[in-house]
Amino acid sequence: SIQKRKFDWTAHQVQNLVPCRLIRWGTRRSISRSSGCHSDSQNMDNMNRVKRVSIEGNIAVGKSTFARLLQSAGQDWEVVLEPIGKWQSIDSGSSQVSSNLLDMMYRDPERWSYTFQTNSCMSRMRTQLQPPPEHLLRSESVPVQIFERSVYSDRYIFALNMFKLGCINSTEWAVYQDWHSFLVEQFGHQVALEGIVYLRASPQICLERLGRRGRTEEKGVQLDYLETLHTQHEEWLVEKSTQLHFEHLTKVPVLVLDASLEFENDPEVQASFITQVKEFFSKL
Ligand code: DCM
Ligand code: MG
Repeated sequence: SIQKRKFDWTAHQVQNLVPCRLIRWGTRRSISRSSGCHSDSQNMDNMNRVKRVSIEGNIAVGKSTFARLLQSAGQDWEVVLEPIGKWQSIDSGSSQVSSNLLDMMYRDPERWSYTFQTNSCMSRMRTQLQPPPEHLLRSESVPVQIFERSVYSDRYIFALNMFKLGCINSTEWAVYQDWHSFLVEQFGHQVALEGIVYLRASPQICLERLGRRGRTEEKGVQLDYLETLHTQHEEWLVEKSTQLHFEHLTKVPVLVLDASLEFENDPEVQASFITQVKEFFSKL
């Protein structure tokens, strides 16, 4: 299991492992997300109408439940879930056995965190690059693509946390940040977000939900690990003290929802969440 470890880094060291340059681009996507329609200006206009939002929050806080709730709200919203199945079953090629990288990472974080974070971010990059479905492009109201987490939480929550805990060493961290900045910069508008919904609950509540969910790989996860992740969320999305490397990200509006409420089985809380989300989306 992952134990909170003493670490001897300073903010200065963290920030200076890679040249810290803010990557800039316009706030609206101006290029087509799928090849073949560059000349189709109507299609591009439609693409640019689609808002892209991520749902962020600690492990087991209820992101998938919340995502399903949004999907069933019947709006012109498309929910894209985290590709966790892929992390649990990596095709190992010739040996014809798949390996569970999520499990390997939790069993031996110092050995596998870098590999896990590389794989999870790459697979997420692919899902975040998916063009929105046709029906969203034709919708009358404001269409929204909603992602469960993002390439930004991969870096500024999980990978950074693993680096702080000493499970990713400074060489791995430099390499990670280098390719992450490069890819996000290359894909530019295609992976940019217009909004973030932060499901916020105490680490204690997340631990209870994690126990109830009972995902085998996460058996060893303890409160102190969830506390470090909670701190990362707070620093990035509430206190805004995390140093970011993408200019647009510093300006993305954040809706904070009180996920300590047991919303899974409470229609009143669900209705209130949907109202707040609609209001938030309408202003993006
Ligand atoms: N996870 C991780 N690093 C990432 C993304 C996810 O370690 N960059 C882990 C945390 C959880 C699982 O994957 O164990 C996702 O579960 P949940 O969606 O409940 O947060
Ligand atoms: Mg989930």
